[in-house]
Amino acid sequence: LMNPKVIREKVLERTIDETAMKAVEHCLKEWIETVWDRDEMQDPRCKWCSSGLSCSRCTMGPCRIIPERNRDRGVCGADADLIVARNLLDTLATGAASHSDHGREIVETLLLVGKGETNDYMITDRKKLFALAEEYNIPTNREAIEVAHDLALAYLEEFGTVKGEIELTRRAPTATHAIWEETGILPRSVDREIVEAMHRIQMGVGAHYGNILLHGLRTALADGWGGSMMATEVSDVLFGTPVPCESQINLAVVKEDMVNISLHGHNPMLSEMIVNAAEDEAMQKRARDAGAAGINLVGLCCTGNELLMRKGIPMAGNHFNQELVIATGALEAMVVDYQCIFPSLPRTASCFHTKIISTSPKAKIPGSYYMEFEPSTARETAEAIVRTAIDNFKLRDPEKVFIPGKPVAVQAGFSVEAITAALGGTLQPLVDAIAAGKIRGAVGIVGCNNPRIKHDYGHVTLSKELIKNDILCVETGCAAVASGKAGLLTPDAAFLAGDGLKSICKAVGIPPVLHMGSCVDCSRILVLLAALGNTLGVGIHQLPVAGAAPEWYSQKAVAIGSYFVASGVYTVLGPMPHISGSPAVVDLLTNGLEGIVKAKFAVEPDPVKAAELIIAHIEEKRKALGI
Ligand code: SF4
Ligand code: MSK
Repeated sequence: LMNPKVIREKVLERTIDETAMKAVEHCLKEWIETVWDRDEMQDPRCKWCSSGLSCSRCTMGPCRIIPERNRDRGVCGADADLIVARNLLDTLATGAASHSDHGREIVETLLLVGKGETNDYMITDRKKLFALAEEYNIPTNREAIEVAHDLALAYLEEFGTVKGEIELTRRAPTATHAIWEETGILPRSVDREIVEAMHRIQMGVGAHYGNILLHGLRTALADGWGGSMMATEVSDVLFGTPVPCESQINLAVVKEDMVNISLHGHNPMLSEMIVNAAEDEAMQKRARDAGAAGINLVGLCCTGNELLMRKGIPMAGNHFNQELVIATGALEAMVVDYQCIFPSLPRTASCFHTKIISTSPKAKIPGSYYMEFEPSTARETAEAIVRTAIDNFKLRDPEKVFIPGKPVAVQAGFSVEAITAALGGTLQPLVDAIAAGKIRGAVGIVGCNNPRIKHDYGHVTLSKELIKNDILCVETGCAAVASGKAGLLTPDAAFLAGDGLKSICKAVGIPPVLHMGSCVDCSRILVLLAALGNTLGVGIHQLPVAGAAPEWYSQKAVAIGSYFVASGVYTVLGPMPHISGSPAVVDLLTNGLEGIVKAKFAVEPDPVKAAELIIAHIEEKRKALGI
């Protein structure tokens, strides 16, 4: 048995999420392995990999740069700067590809709807469909289904367009768009930039670190203003544009007397269908016949965020809650699509009766039950999954059930449309509040969990520091979930804000931290920034705003951070990327980019210090605007 004192120390080191603390303690006592145990097992980390100085790009290598032994170049002659830059572009392009491939699947579903080839999906937000179509000069004086067909084709073309630029980049303020054109980073098409990134990192192509990293910015813009933006917009058309809704959050949303199904991953296409299937009276009866009080769906990570935003489905937690929710012993099934899913989940589930159900041909997981999802048979698959979970209820061992604590209330659903509506139909009141100094500025806090930072501590501390200083926080992904668990996503949390922000929150009835959705919904933050810039007649880089990813881990977060910076948003990262082996790369990203895109990165793992950097930046921008 592990010493109780050691258990206590580990719990306190690992998380600030109160239900997670109890669950971590439970896992340590029961010897259920979690991400933190594996993190400890990986120490000490390879110092060359940590600083980006190793390369295994070709079979002349692997190579390491070890200056103290005069190993300044790999076998091909690549120096430290080049190796670090190539590794970073590889990471960024992986993230951009992940978001954009997700986006493509959603757009393809819209095309199925447009062709009349599916009965399972439909147009939910007709008004938004028509507004999006108008951006592409698609006639709207006809049936929605015809408009959907043409919009889907126009969007699919953005993945490989030969027009020379992605149309959606035109949403940016003129001054921002001009910077992209002048610096040669205006993205030409989504796939093209990602493919070119892969080409540039082939041995013997990109040889200058700066040239490689500038292409990284172009690839990131293709994600933010392309792949991710299309994912968000079309998800709204198909499933509804989010409006403010109330729900609950943390591990305690799992219910002892119900069939519990968690929905984990990123793509809302299957999970929306599971919500419909679970509401079906025949399924509810099946659950009651199995001895349960009903079916309880709970979200995780960004699939969870999508469902929370649109349907008010309760959220079990963020990235580091994924194993802990299995450890409640009360989960009949965890349905996963792709991205951020620990490949070891079936191993965790093997301690319990929980079935991990994988659904994507792109993400088959050994040890999981595979039920392939296709849009054309979506409802059928969703029903089969719900039945599997219900039938698994009888195998639950009541002795193993451990559901910690009580859920916390949250308000989510703050799409740009919802924020605008809450302000009375225009963003002018927000601009006025910023100009009057009641709100000093706004910060997008995004990204993941990472064992290098105590679970949720980075997100929650930064959010609290900023709202205390009258800075509105808009959040997505696991950052938003962390704030939710800490009670920051309710209008009542306004008491934690400074007097100015508090007065606005009270007048409008909104929380000081706004949940704007999933990772691809960072594109909503771009749309909000563009609207603010256009309202004020300035570029995004002139706005008193910033970005932060206090606990990021993912390649996708590298793409997000990079499109924030390329769009003119000063962005502070918590964990250091693997670039410290090249002072030149570090200097370009944290200094030199200012002269190119008028924004830069900073790295600060301490969220209190990160808040100080952001506050200083916002005040500087205010001064430059003369407000
Ligand atoms: Fe080594 Fe160059 Fe090959 Fe990388 S690309 S493994 S540095 S030879
Ligand atoms: S789920 S990318 S851990 S935010 Fe989008 Fe969370 Fe980061 Fe995955």
